[in-house]
Amino acid sequence: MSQKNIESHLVEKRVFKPSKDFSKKARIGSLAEYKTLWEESIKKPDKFWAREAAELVWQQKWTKVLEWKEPFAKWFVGGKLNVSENCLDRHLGTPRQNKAAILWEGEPGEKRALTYQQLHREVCKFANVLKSHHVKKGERVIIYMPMVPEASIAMLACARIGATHSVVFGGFSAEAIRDRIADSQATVVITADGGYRRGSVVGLKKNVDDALKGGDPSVPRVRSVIVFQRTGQPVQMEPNRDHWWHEEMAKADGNCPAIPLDSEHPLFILYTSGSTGQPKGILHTTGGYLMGAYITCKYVFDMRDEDVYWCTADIGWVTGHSYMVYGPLANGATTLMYEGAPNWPENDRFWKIIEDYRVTIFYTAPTAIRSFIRWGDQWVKKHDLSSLRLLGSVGEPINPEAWMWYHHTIGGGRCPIVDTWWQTETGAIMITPLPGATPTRPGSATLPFFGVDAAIVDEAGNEVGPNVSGKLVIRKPWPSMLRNIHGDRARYRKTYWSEVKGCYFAGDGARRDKDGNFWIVGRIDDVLNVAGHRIGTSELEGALVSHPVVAEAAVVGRPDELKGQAVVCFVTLKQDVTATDQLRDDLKKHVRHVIGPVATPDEIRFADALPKTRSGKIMRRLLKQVACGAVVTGDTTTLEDLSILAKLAGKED
Ligand code: 7RM
Repeated sequence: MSQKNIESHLVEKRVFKPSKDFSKKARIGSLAEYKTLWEESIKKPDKFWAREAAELVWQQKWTKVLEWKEPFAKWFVGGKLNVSENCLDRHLGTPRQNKAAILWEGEPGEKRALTYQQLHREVCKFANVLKSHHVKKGERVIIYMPMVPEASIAMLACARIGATHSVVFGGFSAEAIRDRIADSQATVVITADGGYRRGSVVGLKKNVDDALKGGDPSVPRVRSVIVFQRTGQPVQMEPNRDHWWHEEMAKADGNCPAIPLDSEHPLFILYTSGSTGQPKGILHTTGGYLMGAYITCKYVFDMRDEDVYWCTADIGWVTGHSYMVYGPLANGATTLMYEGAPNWPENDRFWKIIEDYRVTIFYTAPTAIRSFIRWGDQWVKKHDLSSLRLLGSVGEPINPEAWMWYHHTIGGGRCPIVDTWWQTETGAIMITPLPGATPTRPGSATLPFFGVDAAIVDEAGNEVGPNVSGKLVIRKPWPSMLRNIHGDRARYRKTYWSEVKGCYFAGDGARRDKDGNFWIVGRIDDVLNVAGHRIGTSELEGALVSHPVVAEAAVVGRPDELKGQAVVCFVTLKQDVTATDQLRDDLKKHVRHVIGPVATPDEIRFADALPKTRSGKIMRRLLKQVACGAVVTGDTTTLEDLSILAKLAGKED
């Protein structure tokens, strides 16, 4: 295989410097300042992290910053602290105590605000409810909830008493819940009768019932199910096992001390799909994880007391954990939570929320941004978005077109965009601009965060030069890194620490430009090799999406006798555009023009929609199978809409 890289004609030249005004007010106000601190964080990590960790509340100070026995790390060794205390108690008795900790809006339109004082009381009460159900330190608790404040309350209550939570996304099936209960050996489930999504109710309790049915011997007996009443829909309550949240809370005391926990005490397990079918239970612990969530909110979002911060991620994903709950609350910020869909009742719901609450920081995903573009600017224009001061992107590479639209149409040209690269495994943001310091380039996550020693290496594990694609690795442990795959140290070592010697391997491919900016290409298995040339599927997708009629595109490889791999493109078109053979040819020409002849698509398939995980990632594994004409197999539990697959498979050229 030739190592020659396609020098993409997509190379993005535009650079956006932070405005003087933004830099003046930001914690890190220049690139030089960032560089000095980054150097310190790498060369003198003990000094750097000791200073930052001093901003957290410790019940007992650590004796050693890091103990590293590759691939197992312990951070802030000997320290004792409580995440719930750091998110709540520390703000009481300060001017923050009566500010909104959580602002919530339900999909049907209800509004709630919980001050830090109120949230603290709710968390203490629910921690006492857990205790009354005999939940002990270290025991696992499943949280399967809609996007309501009680989901955050349940997480913080677990943290308060040292129970390890495992949040299961509300869109997952009964089967997925059962697998996660079995793997985590959870004994208590917290759920709700249902939740609202796009105007209809989703039966969460029913799924829990199904998950616990059937007496599967691999499922340990779940002792208690606590049910929050959200929709009022009828549910079956199993005597002795099932209890209403509100009835339990009515009996609960409002005092509950936050117990001291070891820095390395397990805070949560979050399941994530790997390249193989079986989801992995990613384990995060107390001190290091909190440090990561806290410090990234402080510097990347430059969070302030006046901010109204909105992360649109669901609580069932790591982004919801770190950037809707733990990070913002540890910073004493106001975090907004919205229960429902962005297009309910109409396509402008998000913009209406930003206007209504005067949101200042908005963090969302490229897939959402591309939907907004498709729906049209008229929905945005109806609203005053002048409160916004900072925008964020996460989840996949953001194509320059979407970046520019986000910048102009949502940010009014005045808001820095932080394109944040990280993973469930990393716990917190790893590669990102700092909004007052880093010049941004549409499509680049730019530079490593403090303490992150990121590099691009080749097959042999050697660092490559500028503009050469390779594997993205992290060469040093960082505080919020995963500690293990729950119950499987061998798999942890094999998956993350054996691909490249001495390094954490992220599974992503990337390149760095001559200024050191990282350009994430996507998962390594999404990089095609066409006639000996490496082509990132995201490069091809970027090319397709840069055509005015294309809404969204996903590109996969199909085995090809001549070229090794052939390029198969799945394309959705903007509204009112008709799919024709002429258009198919035009798109092929367009890609050829943008990237080069070697990247000419072999096949273009028009589709009504692309198969996505519930967190919005295009499922290329499935598309590959569709492209090859194979029967789709493997884990499809995260698929948003199975009917899409059927349509794609039936759609031959
Ligand atoms: C936070 C999250 C992780 C994978 C990761 C990448 C992709 C995430 C970006 C990105 C390019 C980004 N956790 N990814 N953020 N790719 N630019 N800013 O998404 O565990 O669910 O997914 O997502 O491939 O490996 S995750």
